[in-house]
Amino acid sequence: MDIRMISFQPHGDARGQLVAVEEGKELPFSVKRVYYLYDTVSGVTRGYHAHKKLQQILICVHGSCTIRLDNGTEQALVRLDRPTEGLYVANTMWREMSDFSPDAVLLVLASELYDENDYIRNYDEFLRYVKERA
Ligand code: T46
Repeated sequence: MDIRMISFQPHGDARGQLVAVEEGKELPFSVKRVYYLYDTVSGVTRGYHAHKKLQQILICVHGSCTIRLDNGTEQALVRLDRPTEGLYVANTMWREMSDFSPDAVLLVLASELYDENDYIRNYDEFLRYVKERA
């Protein structure tokens, strides 16, 4: 399975670190929405859905978490634990987020505004959707 990680250049100096993420440089799409997950309860798994259109980049800017991706035929587990690394998640990809460290902050850059109609929340429906598109 083709897992696409995006590296961000840290601009560190004696004061600390800074990472900039710019459209047309590190990003493969225009960002229309930003959201972040924090204070995730220990042992919780979130997600359990796919998107028809939405593309996203997931960056664990603090702490760590694990992302499980499933394209309908293949699965992959990606551990995110660096603020300088983003996981590109294409559309039509089932995702589950788990193993959040207590201090984890998962920042998400999204290509679309929030739209509940873009979600596929049933796994069998997701598999049917993937088959129809093939
Ligand atoms: C995804 C993973 C990585 C909003 O009102 N606006 C938003 O932009 C988002 C993302 C969520 N919400 C509301 C909808 C729900 O009432 O926040 C609540 C929690 O959302 P959800 O249960 O979808 O959260 P996760 O963690 O399961 O999934 C989220 C994103 O929804 C999803 O697109 O890829 O993070």
